[in-house]
Amino acid sequence: MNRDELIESVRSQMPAKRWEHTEGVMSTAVMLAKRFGGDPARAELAAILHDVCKYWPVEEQGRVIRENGLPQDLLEYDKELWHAHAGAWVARDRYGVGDEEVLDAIRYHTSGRENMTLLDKIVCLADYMEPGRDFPGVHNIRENAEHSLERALLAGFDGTIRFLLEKGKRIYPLTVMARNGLLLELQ
Ligand code: DGI
Ligand code: FE
Ligand code: FE
Ligand code: FE
Repeated sequence: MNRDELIESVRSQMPAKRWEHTEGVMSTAVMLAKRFGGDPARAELAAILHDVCKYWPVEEQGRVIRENGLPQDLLEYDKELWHAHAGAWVARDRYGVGDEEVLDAIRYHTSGRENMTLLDKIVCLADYMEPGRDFPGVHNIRENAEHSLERALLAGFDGTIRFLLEKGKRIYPLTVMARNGLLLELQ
């Protein structure tokens, strides 16, 4: 499957608005890769696929997690986390992506993780700050991203954690570990 066919296949699985978001993540990930010394082609591939199953029925996402030995603890946390792990599985199984770093960037784009790779950070940050995003704090994230990938991503996770606290929701441990890891890196 070439790039255009992949794009068409992913696009067909989501509403137009979500595809616009994906295009924003693609261009932002490429820009960040160039700015911070990452690989633009791999950043773009991860971006194309990062939300591939976001609009699948949530039971389907749960089934992929249950039936393929993905982390079962995800099922006890917010369903918003599921599409990232399920998406990495789909990227490999249905689209034949074999690049483990690209698969990891898809897998951890929502939660983050401890010791995030450069590609993990680029995709996760692009997801936070693509041009279509408009939430309190996004301006601050974009400003930080002018000079520091880690500072910008930290601002992103801080915002997500605040949001989860306000909503009284549980925080997936990898998100806490991602934030702690970034703080250590910034020391
Ligand atoms: O898929 P997107 O909407 O583009 O963005 P995303 O994959 O980063 O999903 C973000 C949502 O996930 C956001 O509304 C917060 C929610 N969420 C629920 N529990 C957690 C969580 N996000 C993180 N990082 N950690 C959680 O424990
Ligand atoms: Fe997502
Ligand atoms: Fe995100
Ligand atoms: Fe996204």
